[in-house]
Amino acid sequence: MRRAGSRLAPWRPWHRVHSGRARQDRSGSCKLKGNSVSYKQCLIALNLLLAGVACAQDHPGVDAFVSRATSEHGMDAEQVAALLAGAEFKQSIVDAISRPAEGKPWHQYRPIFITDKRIEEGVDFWNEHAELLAQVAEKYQVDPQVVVAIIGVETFYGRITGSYRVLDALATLSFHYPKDLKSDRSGFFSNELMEFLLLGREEDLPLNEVTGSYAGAMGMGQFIPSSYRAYAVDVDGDGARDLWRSVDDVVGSVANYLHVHGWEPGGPVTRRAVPAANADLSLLEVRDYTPRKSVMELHDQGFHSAADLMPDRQAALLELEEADAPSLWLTFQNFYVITRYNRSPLYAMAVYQLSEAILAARDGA
Ligand SMILES: [Ca+2]
Repeated sequence: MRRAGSRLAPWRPWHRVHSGRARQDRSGSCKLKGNSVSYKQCLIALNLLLAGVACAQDHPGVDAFVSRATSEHGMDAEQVAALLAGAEFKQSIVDAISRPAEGKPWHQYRPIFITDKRIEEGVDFWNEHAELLAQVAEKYQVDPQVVVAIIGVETFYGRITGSYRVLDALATLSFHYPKDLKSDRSGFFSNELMEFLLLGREEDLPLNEVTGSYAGAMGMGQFIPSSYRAYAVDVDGDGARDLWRSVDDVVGSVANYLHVHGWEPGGPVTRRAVPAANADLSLLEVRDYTPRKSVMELHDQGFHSAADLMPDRQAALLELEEADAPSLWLTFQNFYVITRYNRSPLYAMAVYQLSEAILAARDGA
């Protein structure tokens, strides 16, 4: 591997998934690399061509991207162009971004993440790394169960970190973002692609080998490149921020992420709300999880909650789609912080409920 002089073991999750990869030659057409090409691979390649699907190099946005990499970041134009020429369009990435789990109602989303197995493995992960989690929780002023739960939801405690090449994921979503979705996020992914190149330069990563999710999230905590650059920390002190192989770095980086975004140690995350007859249900349409109203103010607007909450604590409202009637919740600063990790309120609620289940299981053990 390219980490010359590194004391680290070879990069475990960076493996080539396919032996006969679709590649692009200098003429700009897609071809399959290698001498042995199966009938199935021929069919796939033919289908791609018939569908008019271009590799990254064919897209007019590529030249602009290379120019920006050169002018804004001093990168070598030929090297960037060569890297992008090796990026592969993946229909599976387009399909995955078109139907995220967050599109499901809560009562279908919750069972994906809140399972006995994920709770038990969370307790095991915590016990195995108890000293580390205690140190990191103290240093970054976070609650350890939430750090464990995020790693549990993201990658099942590091077991499933994604097998897409990050280069393919980010190039596909930068240059071939599906046009039939509600919003065009190609600009976001183009920015992440640039951040990926910058991260590679800073951390000496082999960019054409690094693997991650279909959206380019990497390692045990699934950090997108901009987050990796901004919030990852080197806890084990080897000089590298390694979110694939160093549990110390992963736990510290997730904790740092929460800390920087304003985690309140020991603070509430969310509580059930009970609507009174006069509840202003139009407030549920806001879908803004920044806490902007006090518990008392929301009480006066018809959303009653537990008596132990400070009346001046700032909160927001959340409605979740259950199998029967919807459930209502007050959400607080810590809930908002989890939504900085992933904007979906379903994600934040799943992390919170998993964290509580892990905490209860560990305390009961
Ligand atoms: Ca490290």
